[in-house]
Amino acid sequence: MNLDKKLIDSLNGELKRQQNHIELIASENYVSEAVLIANGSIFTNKYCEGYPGKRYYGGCNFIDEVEQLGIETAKEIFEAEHVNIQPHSGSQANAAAYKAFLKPGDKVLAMGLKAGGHLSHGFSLNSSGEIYNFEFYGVSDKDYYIDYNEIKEKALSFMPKMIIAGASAYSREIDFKKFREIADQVGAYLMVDMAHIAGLVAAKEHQNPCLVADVVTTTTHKTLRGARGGMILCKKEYAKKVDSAVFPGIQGGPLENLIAGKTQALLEAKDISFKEYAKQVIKNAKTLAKVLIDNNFFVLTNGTDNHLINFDVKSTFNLTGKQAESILESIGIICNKELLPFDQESSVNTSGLRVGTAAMTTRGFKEEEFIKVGNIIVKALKKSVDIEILKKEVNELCLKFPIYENIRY
Ligand code: DSN
Repeated sequence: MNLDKKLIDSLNGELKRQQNHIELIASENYVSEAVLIANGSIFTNKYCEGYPGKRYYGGCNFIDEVEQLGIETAKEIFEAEHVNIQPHSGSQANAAAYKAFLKPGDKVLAMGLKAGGHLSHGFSLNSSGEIYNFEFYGVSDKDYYIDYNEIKEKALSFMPKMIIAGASAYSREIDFKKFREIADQVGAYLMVDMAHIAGLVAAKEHQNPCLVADVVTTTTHKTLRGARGGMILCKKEYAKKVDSAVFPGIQGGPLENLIAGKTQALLEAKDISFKEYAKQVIKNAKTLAKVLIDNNFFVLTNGTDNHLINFDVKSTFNLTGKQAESILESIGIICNKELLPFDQESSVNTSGLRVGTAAMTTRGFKEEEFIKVGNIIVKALKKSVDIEILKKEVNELCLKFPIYENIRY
């Protein structure tokens, strides 16, 4: 049977959308065509509960080869003693890590959602917040950096069983060694969620949390540029409890087609071109931040060390994040509204925007293009130039850096 006509229309619509827009969502990327092939591959058909060599179904020899290759490659790249590549997502990876190390009601110290943390780090409406007893640290109200003294004080008074480092919207390098010291002082496990920065860690452009944390969780599709999904990396001594927490703890059959897509991406991350990409991601983010700052935008922490930038549109333009996001979308720039630390707006409206440079770096953008992107954002939010002119500028940039030219549906 052929692809359904309605599906073909949607696939072509999405293909064109991705080709014709400037993608600045900090958690998105353009995977290679090889990753797309693996994602949609024959492995889709296979059930294989269990782990390589220990499955609950027959016929798993090729599945085992791929999953083991993914595990070994991740171990090598991240210098990890043990890897579980089966979590279906970052949130699943986090849920499994909690289950491996904690009992319901145990105390956990994590970054608050507004400060830049993640829903699955104890938000009250997330199962993590319902099952465990979370307390939160934030960022400094002076410079918006993580305040390690605040974390230490909170840890000493709260005495958590686990401390979580890692964020969804924090633009500065995180000092995992400092987190380790604090965790050791209170006898807590250290968990790092490196989802956003995994690609930078893989390229050795960020401190590697696997060297100091008890357990590290990640997604595989952000800066790492692989199939959508999660992964857990840990010390050997925790291998058994982490594996049991993933399966049968919170998941049944793994999605081996996506594991093949993760494996392909991990192999790509070993190539020298990935290192160059990661370096360029950071250079591009610094360039974009500078353009915004030079134009009097209120950029949190006054810059960035990684792939993302958070900025306040409420104080600068009296726009909500939602309005600013929609203005940029109307000219072909895709990003997302973001709650800022100490935000007075609701999570539906927000005061900020978060932008990231990974996806457009994959398309080949360098500093020159990011200066243009920055200036387009400035003109759009200042409403100083006609929207049609800005749309044309976005379109020209997209045409100059094509993507997925061989894909047809
Ligand atoms: N935290 C989301 C993001 O960074 O876009 C993903 O879960």
